[in-house]
Amino acid sequence: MLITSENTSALRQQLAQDPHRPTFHYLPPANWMNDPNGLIQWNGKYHLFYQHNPEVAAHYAMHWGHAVSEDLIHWQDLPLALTPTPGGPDETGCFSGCAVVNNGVPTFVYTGVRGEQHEIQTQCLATSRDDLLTWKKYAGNPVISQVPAEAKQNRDFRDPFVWREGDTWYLVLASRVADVGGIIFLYRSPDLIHWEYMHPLLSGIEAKHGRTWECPNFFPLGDKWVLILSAHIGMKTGLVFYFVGEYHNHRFTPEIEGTFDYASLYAPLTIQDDQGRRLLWGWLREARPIGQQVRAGWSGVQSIPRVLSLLPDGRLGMEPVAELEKLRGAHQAYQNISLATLSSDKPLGVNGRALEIRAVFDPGTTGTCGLSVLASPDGAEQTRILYDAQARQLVVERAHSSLDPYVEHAANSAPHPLAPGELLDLRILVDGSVIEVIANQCTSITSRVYPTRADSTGCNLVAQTSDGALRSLDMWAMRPIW
Ligand code: DQQ
Repeated sequence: MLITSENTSALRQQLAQDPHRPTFHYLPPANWMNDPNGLIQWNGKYHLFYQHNPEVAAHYAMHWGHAVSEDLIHWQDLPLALTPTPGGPDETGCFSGCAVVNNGVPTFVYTGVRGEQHEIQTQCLATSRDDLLTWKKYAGNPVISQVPAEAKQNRDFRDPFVWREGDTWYLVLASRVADVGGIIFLYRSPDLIHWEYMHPLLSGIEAKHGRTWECPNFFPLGDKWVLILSAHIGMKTGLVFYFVGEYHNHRFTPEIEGTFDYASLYAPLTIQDDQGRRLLWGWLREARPIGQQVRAGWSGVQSIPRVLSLLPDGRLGMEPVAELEKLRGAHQAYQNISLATLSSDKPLGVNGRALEIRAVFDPGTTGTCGLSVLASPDGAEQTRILYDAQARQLVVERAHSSLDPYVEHAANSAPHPLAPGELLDLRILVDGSVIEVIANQCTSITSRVYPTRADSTGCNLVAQTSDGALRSLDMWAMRPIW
């Protein structure tokens, strides 16, 4: 059903009956959402724009949805910010982009697409003069339309990310070199209107970093610069990679690279807020067939914003914003449980579909330890979050997440080597069909699961180990945000 200002809260209430629908993550009142766009803190408030189809839960005719928050946790829905203009450079979609303030004027820099297959991709501007409520497209759009020759293709060319150095604006765009792999192009401009192509900031090869790159972010963090990009693996949205390195004379030299998330988090966008924090939102893709998404009437969730940092070893660190703690309700804590004596799963005291869990394990040297969530009492449905001490791997096991055979059941796993004696520190957010797992601030697995049973709400300590131990575990029931 089409979302209007009159039916927003009725739609939210109606869909709130769906147990797969998150209750403390942001998602629109109904229908489709994907990438976060145009993040900006304006007059102290956080504005989240997002790729949105307001008519149906499918990726088609992309608009920009809009929500505002004072605390990064509670959101108010606002009217659509961008709608495709018939006959314009964005006639079949307003694709992803960012927001900057240019001489005091909030300005979107985004990709307009034309053609049935979005095959003509150009870069456009829109400005707001009423506190971000309505947006006027620049009459001279597009401001960048020529794909640099080295791409050897002219279809994939999108998702501008803009920053300022001195008096000059800089912009990165994601693209692909035909038959080679992804590429990020660097531009500069005195006024956001006239852009000069400079050179590639980074390029990749398909076997290592995917076929097409999308949604670049490039920003300073500590004494380094970080490039985050999203990569198509084959023809599908795939993984998010990051590169940390040096940036001098407008050339980037990566020194360390990593995978930002090993499952559903895609197309993230970052901003620096008034407190100086680098915040990241990511689209949490669904892991069920599109027909089910359309029937559910909603698709796509935003991650809880994460604060980025540089870890002592140079890798990218992340943790959910501290503001999330205000949603914590009923609490249970455990300490120092030897897991060698655990003969069966140990039920934990706080159950439900909306939980925050912080668990610190000494994983020992062999076997596995972790938790099950969204578990039915007989274990027929459950999702296990396990660390394998020997394989040094973190796994979200989905084989039994759902009795529905049509949703994804493959495990999501990530290498997670710990130094000798280092503890496993897990941050877990469970919310309907979302499970966000961050281990030791650096390994992220954001999974989607769809339990079918009303009693799949249990949470257990699970282990098969001769020398592992639970050091501490805190769990909270999380209050809904609507
Ligand atoms: N989604 C947008 C594109 C972007 C892709 C279109 C990534 O701009 O490249 O909805 O999910």
